[in-house]
Amino acid sequence: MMTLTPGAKRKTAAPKLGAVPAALLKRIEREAGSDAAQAAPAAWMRAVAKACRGELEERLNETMLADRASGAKRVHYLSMEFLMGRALGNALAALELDAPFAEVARHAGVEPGEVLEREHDAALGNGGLGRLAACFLDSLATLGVPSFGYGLRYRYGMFAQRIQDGRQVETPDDWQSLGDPWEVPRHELRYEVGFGGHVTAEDGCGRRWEPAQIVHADAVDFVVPGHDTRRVSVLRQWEAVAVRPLDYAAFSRGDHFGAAHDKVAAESLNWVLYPDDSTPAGRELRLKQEFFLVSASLQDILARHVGEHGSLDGLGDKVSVHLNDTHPALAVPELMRLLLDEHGLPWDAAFAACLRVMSYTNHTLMPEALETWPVRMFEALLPRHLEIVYEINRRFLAAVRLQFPGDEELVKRVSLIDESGERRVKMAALSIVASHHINGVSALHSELMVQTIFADYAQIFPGRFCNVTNGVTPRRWLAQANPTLSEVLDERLDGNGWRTDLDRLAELAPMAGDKSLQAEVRAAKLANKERLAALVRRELGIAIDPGSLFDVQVKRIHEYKRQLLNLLHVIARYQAIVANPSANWVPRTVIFAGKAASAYVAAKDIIHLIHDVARVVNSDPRVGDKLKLVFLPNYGVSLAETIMPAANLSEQISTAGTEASGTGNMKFALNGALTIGTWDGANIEMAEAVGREHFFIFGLLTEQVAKLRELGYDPRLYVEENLQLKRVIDAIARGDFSPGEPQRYRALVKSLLERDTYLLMADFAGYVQAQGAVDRLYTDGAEWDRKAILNIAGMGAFSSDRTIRDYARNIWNVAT
Ligand code: HBZ
Repeated sequence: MMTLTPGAKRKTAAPKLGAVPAALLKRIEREAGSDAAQAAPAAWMRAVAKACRGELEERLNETMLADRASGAKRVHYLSMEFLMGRALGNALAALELDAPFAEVARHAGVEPGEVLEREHDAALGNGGLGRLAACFLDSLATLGVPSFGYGLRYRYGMFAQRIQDGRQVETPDDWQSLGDPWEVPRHELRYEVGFGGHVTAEDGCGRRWEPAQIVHADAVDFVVPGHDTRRVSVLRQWEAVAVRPLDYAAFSRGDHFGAAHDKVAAESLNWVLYPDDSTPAGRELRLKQEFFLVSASLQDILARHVGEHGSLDGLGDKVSVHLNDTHPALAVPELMRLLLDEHGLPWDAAFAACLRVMSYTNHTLMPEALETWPVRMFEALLPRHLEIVYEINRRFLAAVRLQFPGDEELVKRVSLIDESGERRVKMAALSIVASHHINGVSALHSELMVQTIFADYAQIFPGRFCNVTNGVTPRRWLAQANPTLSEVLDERLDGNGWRTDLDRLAELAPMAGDKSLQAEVRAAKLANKERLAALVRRELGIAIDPGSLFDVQVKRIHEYKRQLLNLLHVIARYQAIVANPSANWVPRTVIFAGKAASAYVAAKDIIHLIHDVARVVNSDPRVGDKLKLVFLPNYGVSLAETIMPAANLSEQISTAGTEASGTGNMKFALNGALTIGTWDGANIEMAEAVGREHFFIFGLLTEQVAKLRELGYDPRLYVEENLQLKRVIDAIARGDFSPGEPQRYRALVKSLLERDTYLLMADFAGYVQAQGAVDRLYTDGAEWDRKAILNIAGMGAFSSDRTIRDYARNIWNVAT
């Protein structure tokens, strides 16, 4: 088999192909089964992916052998979501085959970008939490941490969003429709996962679970390349397979549907990624999915440990299991069950091992978003696990009573079982009690976590709580997404070392006033804006001006993220332009993208209103180029890679105290956007790293939000006091944007005027004022560019490499 020699010198002179590109070309032709010039871009994509995959598998073998030989501790990152996006561009970059590939493609008359675009996004995640997991795998590989990601191989990923008459319509995301060139099936790895049934007592009073249903978990690997290293990480995803895929007797009777009963029951576990847990239907299936993930993963982890070390001894020294939020929290009772029932450990030894192995990250402060499961459902599906949860709880509460004698209210509050209504298992409590560390994802969030939702637990386990601020991989989010800016950085920072040492960006700060650097950064931004403008024209048929200020808010649509506040400003601006069209307006293009959970009516109304406002604004001849409003459908990783580099202004405007961290905020600033934001999540640390004077900060602080709510917040007061705001609300309420159905936004307006849970009315004036400062700065081009450079320079600490080093040192106790 021909092997490529990655790492050979880039930029071989065209038109004659050098050795590496020539080898690549042969390989592609063989995979594509035709002459390269004849092959379709999709065939190119698969062929190039396969060429890369061969090399990556080799690196995986090397890495596995080295880790086994060194006996190093491994990190296992358990997550229901991994939002990987496309893999080919990243693989080519990691293998240093990007330049040879571009050369080969152009040589054959094929546009390299077109080939890369043929790959379907692996969108096996909802938003920030899933994308964070993907960035972490990139950093784990690059830092050479012995590691596995563990997830589910969903047949359908995050739904595809289409817009019909201004409304979101969801369609299945059939991401494997053209096959998956990256999958490495592990036919030798199969585990049994049980559900339901009952528990029997064994001789010597051990307990044994007799499940009613057994499903096979088959492993499929995806190799995660490291950059600047031959080491890799691996994402192992489980596929559910029926033990008896076909009931032959039923089939022979002619009962064809009945014959496939087990097959459907098993495979349904893998059908879909839940678009969050807000839909009541399917909750049982979701619980089954969660157990399926953790059971297969832990069996795999224990089998590897026993295989390498001969016994379970030293598990806590060699194995770290990290819970990405509580979705994999069943890992706690499942690990206990395996240790107690399958390996015969006594309770104390098992729990001590569990506590040394587990750690847990919380990603939200919203009490309503904390996961709980009805005891009845839990018991029906996982009877042995419920026993174990009860026993953990019994021992935990006994210890609490010793530590805080007489405080029965505390005992009630911290119990793993919520008894306030239908009895429910509290998954966050379970994760906390069995983890050695619990972390939040930004300084503010970690602080609020121990002051609010987990205050009682922090009192009981003060040493367990810590902070690890999120980060993003600079390889995908700068080097690959923004080659034009990257070229400028390579030039100014003495090569491409910043890709794996992002602190090097700080060297830009002293050059921020340099006119020629400013011009280069501005030119790179303009090129990216032109690319986005072309996409907008292609997708929506709307012409936007690349010279206008690109004001961007892209993320999941959620009330607390306040896309609506942004839209209220757009309406206010529209009204002001119409009232005074000849004033000196700074031309703006406001860009939204994001998906709403399918059952989230208020979020869907916001999408609808954005479209209604856009129709009116974009077609008003008095407005022209002064203001354009666009909503790009089907937001995902790949779309983000085009949008982020093109933004001038990044909207990070959640109500203070609601956004755990944010990671989009980091991607924008890294690409030279300025931020308009609240004092929330990681915005705070970013503003401090960059210099507050280079941020547009507005709005109430967390304490002020709490105070206002406590005193009795009345949104109407703000509306009555602010004529500009009143006009905006009146226009929506009157049906100015929905003339055919003036009542369309009645519920939305009513909720704003009567509740306004996220304090849009209170923050409106400050927001509009900050937007005025944005306009003024944009008219002073050089000063804007200087601040953009300072923002990039301040982003060193927001690399996921730093984040993973923090986890490695402070939580996992592994070397990097
Ligand atoms: O996690 C997000 C936070 O909102 C964001 O602030 C943070 O930066 C990011 C990474 O730490 N949380 C999520 O993305 N959460 C989910 O996607 C989610 C998925 C399934 C659920 C609940 C939440 O059942």
